[in-house]
Amino acid sequence: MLKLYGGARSRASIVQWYLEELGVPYEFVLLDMQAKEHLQPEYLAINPIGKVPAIVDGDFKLWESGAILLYLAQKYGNLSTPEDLAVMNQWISFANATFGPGVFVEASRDRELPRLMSGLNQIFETQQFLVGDDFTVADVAVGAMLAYTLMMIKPDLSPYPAVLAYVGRIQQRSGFQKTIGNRG
Ligand SMILES: N[C@@H](CCC(=O)N[C@@H](CS)C(=O)NCC(=O)O)C(=O)O
Repeated sequence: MLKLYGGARSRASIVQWYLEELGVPYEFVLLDMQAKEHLQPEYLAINPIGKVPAIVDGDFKLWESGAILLYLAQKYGNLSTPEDLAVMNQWISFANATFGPGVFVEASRDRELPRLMSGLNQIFETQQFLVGDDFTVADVAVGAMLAYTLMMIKPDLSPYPAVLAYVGRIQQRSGFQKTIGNRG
């Protein structure tokens, strides 16, 4: 069975959420990060950088949450064309390389947050999810970042009602509630 390695409150929850959405059976291997289990040789053999999440699927090892999401989407989701794959890659890269640093790095937040939220708001004014009206891995990557933003930064998103409605749709999903929504 696929193994997902993560800490109690870590980005492993993003991957776990997608596994729940896909209905793929998995074992969550909870590392005690306070005790530095992620820096012990056993885990470094999976990810030599010592960061979580990582997965082991049969003989295949993979780390970096975005790479794992894309792998799972290709293997267990229904991406059929290079264009489908590229669009998912675009949103996953956006979540991790543009949205995350833009919002969670304090020095850039005031400048970046309005721009990020306005663009997303415009999208959600006309569609339910990022790539149309069906939920995809893009929503896991970006939806997780939006949910973390609300939990940790608590910005006033009232100027972006379509983003707030989208977050509401995300939060109703049982996979989200079992994982990121259960972080306390
Ligand atoms: N870009 C990486 C970030 C991984 C990351 O920073 N993970 C944190 C937990 S959320 C970690 O392992 N921290 C432990 C450490 O840095 O020692 C990803 O998305 O997988």
